[in-house]
Amino acid sequence: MKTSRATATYPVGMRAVVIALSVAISIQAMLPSTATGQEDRAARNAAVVAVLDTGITAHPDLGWRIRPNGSGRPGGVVLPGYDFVSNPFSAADGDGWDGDPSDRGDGVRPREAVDRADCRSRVSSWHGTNVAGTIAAQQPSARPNLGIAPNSRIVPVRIMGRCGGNTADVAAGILWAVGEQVPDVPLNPNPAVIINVSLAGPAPRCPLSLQTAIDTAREKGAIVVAAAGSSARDTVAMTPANCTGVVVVGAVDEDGERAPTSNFGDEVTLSALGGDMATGERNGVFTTTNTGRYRPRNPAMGYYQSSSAAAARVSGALALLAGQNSEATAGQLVAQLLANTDPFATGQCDAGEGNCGQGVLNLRRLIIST
Ligand SMILES: [Ca+2]
Ligand SMILES: [Ca+2]
Repeated sequence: MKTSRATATYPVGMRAVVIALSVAISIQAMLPSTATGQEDRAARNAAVVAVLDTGITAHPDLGWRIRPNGSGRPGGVVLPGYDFVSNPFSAADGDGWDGDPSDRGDGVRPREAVDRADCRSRVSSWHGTNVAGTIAAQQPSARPNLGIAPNSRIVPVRIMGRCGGNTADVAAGILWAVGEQVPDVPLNPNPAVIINVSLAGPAPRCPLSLQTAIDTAREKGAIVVAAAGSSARDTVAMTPANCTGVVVVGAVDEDGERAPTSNFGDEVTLSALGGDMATGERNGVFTTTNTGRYRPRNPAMGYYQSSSAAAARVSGALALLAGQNSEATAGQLVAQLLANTDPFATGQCDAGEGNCGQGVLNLRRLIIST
């Protein structure tokens, strides 16, 4: 089994770069599909979650498919999305923005990295497929609770690719996700109530375009969930964690202590289990992924870890709550989320080193309570 992790950082400028946090590790053979009847199940009260990430790959437990001509097709729990990766190299699909959010791989071959100061060679993460699986994957017979909110629906919004992404694309993606008109882009027919942004990049303050998009999302009643980041740094200088009005999620290990790589700081709202594969790959979070090294190949199951996984858990929990009560306001849902946290054993996540929010998500209790 191959184990690797990518937490490279990129310079922040006019088009500040943000990065995905961790790669899928230890791919397993694909389990049998049990996708029958997904389409009819739970159309009622399905909470829509926008996953702003690397896009989505074909997977029977999610429903996204690839047509013979190579384009993506929604299905199962995955609704139509959009691809906001403006840089053609980053996008690896031959152009800039387009209507197909299929993940073409964020892996960079060694020869491609030679002349690039902005990124290093790495294999593809399939990060968007990992996150979508944690929130909504179907797999009723093999693993009943693989996706936390299997009745929710995913809108894949692609904003990350090879060598990362930029905040202008992320801001456009957030606006589109909540149903705002973005120039030259068709309206999102399924506005999201939860926006999962499992990424973080260094920035001394929240870029204005990003804050404006987040403010608009909140005005429309959506909840923006962001990862604290996985570079063991203070969130005061990580974005979108340092934006106002965001639910920021840190990662803890099985013992409820801050995962060594998780960022920390006063911006963190709460922590959730993010897995700790240093103590064994099976201590990661099991989810949907792909076997491709650089380009997508076959659907698979695998483990990942980090505050990305922790944020996905929180988005899944919020989707579950939203699905139970479609009348609840964003504030009520977040209050309900925070009511299902346990305090850190020592009062803080790592005994005074840093702040990891008001407690650790108790997912089991939250699920029982819904
Ligand atoms: Ca494109
Ligand atoms: Ca595309």
